[in-house]
Amino acid sequence: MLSETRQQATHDVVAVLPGRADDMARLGILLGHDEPIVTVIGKYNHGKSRLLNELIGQEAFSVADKRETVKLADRVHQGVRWLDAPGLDADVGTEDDRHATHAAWLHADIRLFVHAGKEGELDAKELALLAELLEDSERTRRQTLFVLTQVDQLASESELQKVIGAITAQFPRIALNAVSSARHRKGVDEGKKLFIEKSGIPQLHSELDGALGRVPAARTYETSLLFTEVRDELAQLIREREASLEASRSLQRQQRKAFDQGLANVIKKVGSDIEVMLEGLGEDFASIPDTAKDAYASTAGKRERAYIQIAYSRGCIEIDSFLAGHGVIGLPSEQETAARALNTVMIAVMGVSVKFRKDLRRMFCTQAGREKLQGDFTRYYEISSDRKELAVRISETESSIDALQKASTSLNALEVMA
Ligand SMILES: Nc1nc2c(ncn2[C@@H]2O[C@H](COP(=O)(O)OP(=O)(O)OP(=O)(O)O)[C@@H](O)[C@H]2O)c(=O)[nH]1
Ligand SMILES: [Mg+2]
Repeated sequence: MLSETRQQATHDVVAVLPGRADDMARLGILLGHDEPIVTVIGKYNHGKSRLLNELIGQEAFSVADKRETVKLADRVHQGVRWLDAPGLDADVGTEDDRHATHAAWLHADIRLFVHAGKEGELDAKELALLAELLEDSERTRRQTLFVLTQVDQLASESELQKVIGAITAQFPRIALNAVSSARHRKGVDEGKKLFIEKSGIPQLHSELDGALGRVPAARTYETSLLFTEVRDELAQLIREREASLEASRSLQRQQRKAFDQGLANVIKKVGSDIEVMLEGLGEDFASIPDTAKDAYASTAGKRERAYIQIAYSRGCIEIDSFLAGHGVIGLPSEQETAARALNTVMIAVMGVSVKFRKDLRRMFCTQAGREKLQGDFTRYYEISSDRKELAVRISETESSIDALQKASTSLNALEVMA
């Protein structure tokens, strides 16, 4: 049940906060309540695997004079899970190595940062890594112990002090545990207490015991830290998206209101202009047919039709310029025809021409006509590109808020269970 809830929460949170993938994975490990996990981190051949073997007193991990450990290996010993990891060497490392290193990083409660004494001071990569580890320790309270290995390979005590001095100068914030696995082995195999004592392994053991004792409290701290950080980040994002949603919706309402009012005014004005014009026209000659001899003459019928067309065009121009001011210009692409000149909202709504007074009146001077125009233009307004973009933005923001809320609910469910 916990594992399902955990999977659900991880899925939902990572879907909206991909940068939290590691934190959610770590949370899953913490909620597993397994034994404390100790791992080694350092460059290859610095003696990591052999150190772990000496610490647990078993040949658990393979040791060699070459790049040896390439994937994670673990061994539970006396209530602690020991995790051997590959050396960190980007130049020789593979993708599998990086996976293993990443997994070790996620799993470990205690990291033994391993550096061989004979290598002298830390190189740039090690410095960066150590800084990262210490930063992480500060944030999560996971612990890092610095282990200076293979110190038997240094010629003298003063050589050792030189190396310790150099590393301390590079990194004053960390205590060095100098050890020699070889010396420890010799001491154990030959029953020589002094070798064991001088190997540094018993001292490292007691450092580790102290650190292991702090793991439960550190895990509690880290668990609550991760829940809090993720919860706060989700809440913050929800607040931001809700504010932006409200702003977009209010813009959408304002634009629509301005459009509705403006369009009604224009249609009304065009209607009354037409009314005035028609009243001044007198008798209607529109239906008197022209004969062949009238082809080039100005007839009453032609004049009438011209007046109507002009009035109609004027109205169209006024409405058109209003529409253009609100971003209603071309037709939506699915509605376009081959004749580009006809691809305007004006023509789609009004047709190409009007010949008779009754048509003009019906369109502009009746309540029903005006409502129809208002409705038709509004429909095109809502599918004009700016309006559509705004609508899409709103619905995307809505779904992103839904997803954030879902993540937040799943995370809460997990926290209640934990
Ligand atoms: N003299 C001496 N040699 C050591 C000591 N610790 C390890 N070595 C040797 O150093 C070599 C590398 O040791 P490993 O423990 O395999 O090193 P590693 O860091 O695990 O290397 P990778 O798994 O390749 O990352 C082996 O030949 C070890 O026997 C030590 O304390 N003293
Ligand atoms: Mg190894």
